[in-house]
Amino acid sequence: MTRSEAYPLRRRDVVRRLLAEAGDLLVVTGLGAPSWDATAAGDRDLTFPLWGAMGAAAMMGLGLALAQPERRVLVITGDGEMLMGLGALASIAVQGPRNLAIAVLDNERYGETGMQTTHTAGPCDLAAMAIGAGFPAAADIFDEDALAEALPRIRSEPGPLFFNIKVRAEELPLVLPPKDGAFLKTRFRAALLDN
Ligand SMILES: Cc1ncc(C[n+]2csc(CCOP(=O)(O)OP(=O)(O)O)c2C)c(N)n1
Repeated sequence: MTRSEAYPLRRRDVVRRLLAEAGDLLVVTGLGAPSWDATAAGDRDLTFPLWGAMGAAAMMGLGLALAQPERRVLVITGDGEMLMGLGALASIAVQGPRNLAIAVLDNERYGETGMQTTHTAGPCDLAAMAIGAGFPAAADIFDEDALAEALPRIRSEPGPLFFNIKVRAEELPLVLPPKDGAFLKTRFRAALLDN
């Protein structure tokens, strides 16, 4: 058994709580399991699930946060996806959007492609990298107490914020969002402009 198979936090529960009473929160989810988790919590117009663009979730969150400075933006993505787009951390820190939070579901695996271990299964520490990039606040979350403390901060504390949530490595049933990218974009945009 690898260490992440014993982590207490379970991704579906974490994401359900991240998205509870989400209201007009703008959400971008990274490809693969984070998007399935968000859909399991309830498909919503103001969530934009990525089906590809690996490495781009945080940058899309940055663009949204800059374009909609009055709206709160949350990116929920995986450790593999975040590792592929690490430069985003530096750009986000430099831009300093106060309305942006990033939550990484760090199972230390590439879930979608067969649960291969990622670099976070070794010495790589994403929260430390976010601090190094210049984020004013970043932390690892390993347990329920830390998660309960972080949840309200993710919703309202001035950002940019980065939370690396260590979740159990587990294979869960797929809960797929709509697959048509044009539909998802139009739905998100219409809901954003209406709200
Ligand atoms: C550029 C690119 N490389 C590889 C893939 C294949 N791929 C899709 S999802 C995924 C793993 C994602 O892992 P992670 O972000 O850690 O999410 P997890 O499922 O583990 O929660 C990979 C490698 C891809 N879609 N695009």
